[in-house]
Amino acid sequence: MTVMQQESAMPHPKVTVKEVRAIHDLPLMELLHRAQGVHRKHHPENQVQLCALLSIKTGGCAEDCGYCPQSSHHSTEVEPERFLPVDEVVRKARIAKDAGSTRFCMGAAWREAKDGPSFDRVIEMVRGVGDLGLETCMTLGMLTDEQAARLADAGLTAYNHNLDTSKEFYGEIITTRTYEERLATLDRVAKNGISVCCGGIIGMGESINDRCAMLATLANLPTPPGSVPINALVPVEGTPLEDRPPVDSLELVRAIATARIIMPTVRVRLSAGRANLSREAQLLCFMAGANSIFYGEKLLTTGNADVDADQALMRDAGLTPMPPQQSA
Ligand code: SAM
Ligand code: DTB
Ligand code: SF4
Repeated sequence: MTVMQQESAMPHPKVTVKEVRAIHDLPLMELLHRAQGVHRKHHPENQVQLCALLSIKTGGCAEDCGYCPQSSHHSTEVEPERFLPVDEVVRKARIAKDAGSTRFCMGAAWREAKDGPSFDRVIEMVRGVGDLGLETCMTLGMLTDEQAARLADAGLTAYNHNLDTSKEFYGEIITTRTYEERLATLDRVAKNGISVCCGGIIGMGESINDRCAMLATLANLPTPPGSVPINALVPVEGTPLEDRPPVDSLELVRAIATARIIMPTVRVRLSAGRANLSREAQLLCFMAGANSIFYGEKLLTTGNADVDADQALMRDAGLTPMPPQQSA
């Protein structure tokens, strides 16, 4: 059977939180079996997308996201750094491509993208990285409609903007912007034809119902996401969430499998927190329908899984890198 390679938003049935919870709470083998069935129907088997991640502007962010080491509201070891020049970003993208990544994700510690020379620079980065034949993803905080249009025009593949958690729990984690503002940016991204990359974090003290509510909100977005990053909290010293206990890997597996079942066509990205998972736990996540990872030594400010270990895992499990999406 031919299965789609494209990251495109495909409509899927709307779901209620109760329905999502019923799926989430299935006996684990049943949940995995169903998720694997959905995965095989909609995605090439045994393929994992390798995404490189680069922080193009680190630290000093005005938002107060409780999990984030880059917020200026918390005192962490992260020092604000300069906004990287375009040539340095393109050079790093080329290295990532040579190492096997097919998507290059660029993140800035901004509350929102500012117009002027800095946005012009962002646009040049999108063009420069896109010219290498890589999928491009930016995450810059809130966007205006005009900025989204400019990113689309530059050929940006995807824009990452996470809901992070349920609408109900959100206020416990972030007070400097609202859930509605987040949704409005996602809407602008989608309306300008950019693939929406939107997911969240588990392990911040939210309930299972909060996780299911977040997944339901993602599945019910007017334009469904093309990719859904599922992050396990990386507790960072100096943040309000520094003492959160590690996420139970089976809880992560359940969240991924549930996402796969209710959003059959999306790429589900096993994102932050992978460095703390055993090989077996990661394989369960792949079995549950994860088909994308961040590949490379660093996430934005924290460490990622080891590249040699990732290569060994892929080899031993017979997983191959997913080719980049063909541009239209
Ligand atoms: N400033 C932009 C924004 O918030 O949209 C872009 C960068 S921000 C660091 C991107 C995402 O990284 C956040 O939405 C959050 O889901 C994730 N993230 C940040 N810190 C994390 C942590 N300590 N553990 C897990 N995920 C984290
Ligand atoms: C996402 O959902 N996870 C990535 C990416 N989108 C930008 C970021 C993870 C950051 C983890 C903490 C850090 O390294 O600063
Ligand atoms: Fe800023 Fe993004 Fe970190 Fe929030 S998650 S503090 S918006 S960099």
